[in-house]
Amino acid sequence: MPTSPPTLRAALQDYTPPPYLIDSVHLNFLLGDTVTRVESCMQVLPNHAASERPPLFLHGCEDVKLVAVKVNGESLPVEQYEVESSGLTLKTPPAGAFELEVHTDLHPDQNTSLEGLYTSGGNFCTQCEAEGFRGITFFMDRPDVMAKYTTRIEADKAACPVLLSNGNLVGSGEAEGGRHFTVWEDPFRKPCYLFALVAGDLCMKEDTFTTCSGRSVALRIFTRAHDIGRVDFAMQSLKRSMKWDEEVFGLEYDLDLFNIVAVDDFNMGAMENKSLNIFNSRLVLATPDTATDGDFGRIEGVVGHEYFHNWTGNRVTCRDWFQLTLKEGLTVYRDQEFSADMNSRPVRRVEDVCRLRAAQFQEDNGPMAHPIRPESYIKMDNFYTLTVYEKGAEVIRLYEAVLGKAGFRKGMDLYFQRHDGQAVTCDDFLAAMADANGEDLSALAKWYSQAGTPRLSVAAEYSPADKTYTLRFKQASCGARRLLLPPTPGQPTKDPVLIPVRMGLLAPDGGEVPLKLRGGEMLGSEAVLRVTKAEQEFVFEGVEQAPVPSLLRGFSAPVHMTVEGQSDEDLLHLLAHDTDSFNRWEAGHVLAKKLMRALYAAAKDSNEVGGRGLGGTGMVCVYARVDGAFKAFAISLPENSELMDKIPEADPILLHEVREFLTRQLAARLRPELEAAVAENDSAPGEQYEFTAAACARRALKNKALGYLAALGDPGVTEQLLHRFRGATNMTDEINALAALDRAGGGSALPAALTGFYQKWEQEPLVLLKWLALQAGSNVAGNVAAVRRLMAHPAFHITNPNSCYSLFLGFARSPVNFHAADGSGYEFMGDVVLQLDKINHQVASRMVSAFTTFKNYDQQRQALMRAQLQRIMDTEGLSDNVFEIVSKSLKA
Ligand code: B3K
Ligand code: ZN
Repeated sequence: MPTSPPTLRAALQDYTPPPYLIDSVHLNFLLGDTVTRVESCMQVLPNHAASERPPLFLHGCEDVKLVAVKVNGESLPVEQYEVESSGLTLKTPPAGAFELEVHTDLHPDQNTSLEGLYTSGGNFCTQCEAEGFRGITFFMDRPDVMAKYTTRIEADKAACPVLLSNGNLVGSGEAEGGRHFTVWEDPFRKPCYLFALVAGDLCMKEDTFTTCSGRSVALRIFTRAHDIGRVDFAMQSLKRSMKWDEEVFGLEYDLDLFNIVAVDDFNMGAMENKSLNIFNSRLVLATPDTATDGDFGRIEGVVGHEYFHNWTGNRVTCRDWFQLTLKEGLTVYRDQEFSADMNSRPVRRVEDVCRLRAAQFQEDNGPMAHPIRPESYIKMDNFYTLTVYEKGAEVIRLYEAVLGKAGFRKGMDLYFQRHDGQAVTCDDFLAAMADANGEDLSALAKWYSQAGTPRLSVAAEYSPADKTYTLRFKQASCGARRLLLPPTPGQPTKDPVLIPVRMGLLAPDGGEVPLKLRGGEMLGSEAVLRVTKAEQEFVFEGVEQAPVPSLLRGFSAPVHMTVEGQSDEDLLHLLAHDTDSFNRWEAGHVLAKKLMRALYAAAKDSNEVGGRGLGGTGMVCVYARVDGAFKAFAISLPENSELMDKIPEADPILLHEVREFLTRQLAARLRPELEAAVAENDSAPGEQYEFTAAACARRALKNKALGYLAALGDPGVTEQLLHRFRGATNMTDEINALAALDRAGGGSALPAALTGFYQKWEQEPLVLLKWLALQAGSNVAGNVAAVRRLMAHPAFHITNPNSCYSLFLGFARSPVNFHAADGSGYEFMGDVVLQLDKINHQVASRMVSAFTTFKNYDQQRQALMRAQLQRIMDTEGLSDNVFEIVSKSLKA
């Protein structure tokens, strides 16, 4: 259903309250094989002065066919309304409150956009956020219109034995022609984006949760019959989330029923519809034989995330879509804290920060850069970004760093007390935090309006004469003082922001230096410095010897920090002695980044990777000095996207070769340690799989070590990997062994192993996603042909978003093939975008994002990537989604 761009651009500054409100809505869905009739009856209230009677505009879309309009029970004469593909206008609505009835027809079976009402595997389901409800019926599709919903669903009893919607089941019965119905009533007002309907042939697993006030809540997870045995972990995660929210935030669930439905065709991860969460099946279904540790972790986090939205998003929602981070940043923060409490807190923090720096920082540096509260958009779906979500969560963390945990909780309590049942703004959140703590937090406001990653540089000076230690902070871009932050599209200049720097000082013997700021009180061994100015200094007194500073502990603000004059010895000192586990890991990570950048620079100069014999001595030390859960991270090399920040016009293939070289070097130098790590962390024969922090850390280290050993290309190692692959008792070990075989070149064993894997898992589409991704991401040159062939494989379905993400995004992750010098990888992705845009705009725009980083690469590649963007831009009938990303990229 492509439309011709450009369409309307929405802007934050244009916000006006709705001229009408919808107090309640009664929906009647008559689900059919091909046509579905939706009868909507709304009680409309004026939200304007009595003397005015502005037109009433209800959003719609071209796939919704208007069948009837009635006002107060009477059919509306055609001259009193106007229907366009964008919506329905009532030219002169009655004065005062009135009843508006709208009947529409839809074709859910033909809806491949997976928004609004659609079918997946023959079952009906909905996705309304952000603006999908207008694909179901004409409505004021904006989050500040909050109504009470009653929903009647009628369908064929045999095809759709299960009929679900939001709220409580208040009625059910038989209907004519082998049909039946249910009626659902949601007592809480909600915006239409939280509406949900599911109908189909589903199995259910049930449990109960008793809330802190003693109410019993029925918890139900629905899947297709084949999958119902795989929901236990999701159910346990749900129960843990409910308990955690009571304990940590005092938030209790508010209905007697909570449903989760797993569907295979879903554009994103999951959706928090009131009491009827709909999930991508890959985030619900897990057993140790089919899901990896990573999958289990994601399921726990996302089940928590969607549940936590019940308060942060549903009970208190967003006034408009520019405020999306109000619910998403806050809910990501909550799910991160939940996962940290359930697993290893330090490991979780490292993982979250790695993702932020590898991907969000890149977004902040590209053509789509936007503040966490964007100022305008063409298609809201393009703004469900790492910036709004992950950076948004880091901004929530800033409040916590400034106010402390207790102050943060006070702010949350006031936020709910003031705004329960309302649609509010990020400013309202900031005000609640400030008022609850009697603090002026206006310095945090800039984080909502400025795009880009602030750069913070720190210079230190020790004065032995007066035993003072001075830290001088500058919010500046790589020494260019005129720029506090590099410019981003539409924001050429920036102001300083409040950067809370959690820090400590380490004495030469490794002990902690007691902190006392000049003229201030003793602070203990850790402090949070509030850096608010472009240049600011802090002087510590009574420092006996020159210390090593440990700054930005726990990554207390999402900035690029440079510590001037920081030596490898300083980093090794931090690695050995820092009390902050994040900064211990960070020291090793900074060493690895320095090493990789130096190797890259040398290779660029000499045309020979590793030619000057730069080895991995620093990394070897890091490995020796880090223990426990961090050992697997200690030998993980930084992502290319993180390195490229300081490599202008990077050659991605050379960078890949540097990574390969360093991997081989490390594998050779650490071989005995790596073999010991495998032996010490191997599972005992017959050992049961457990998803615990300790067990995951052991598997992570073992598999990381095997990956390194594979790089040696030693036939003995390949033999061992094959043996491990065949004997694996859980998916974590099985897929890692297969990936390591691929890394090892695999020899003749790899094709047979891949075929064996396919045959074993032929009936499990979620497992086959891993199989697709592994082959798509191969760095064997010329793999693009194999990926094109995979598009015709029965394991791949172009209408299924998961399939596309595995195959195409998997491919885009291969430096060798996506960035092939002949442009064949770019051309393939260009083809994919154009093909997908005819099927599913949201999925197509995810794919086109692979091109947005083109400025990071060498001139030749920039030209090739740009040419694909231009080719897409020149195509007739592009969706708004793809148009927005391509046009912004080409303008950059
Ligand atoms: N709120 C949904 C995301 C909706 C995306 C719409 N394109 C899932 C979540 O963040 O919980
Ligand atoms: Zn969310």
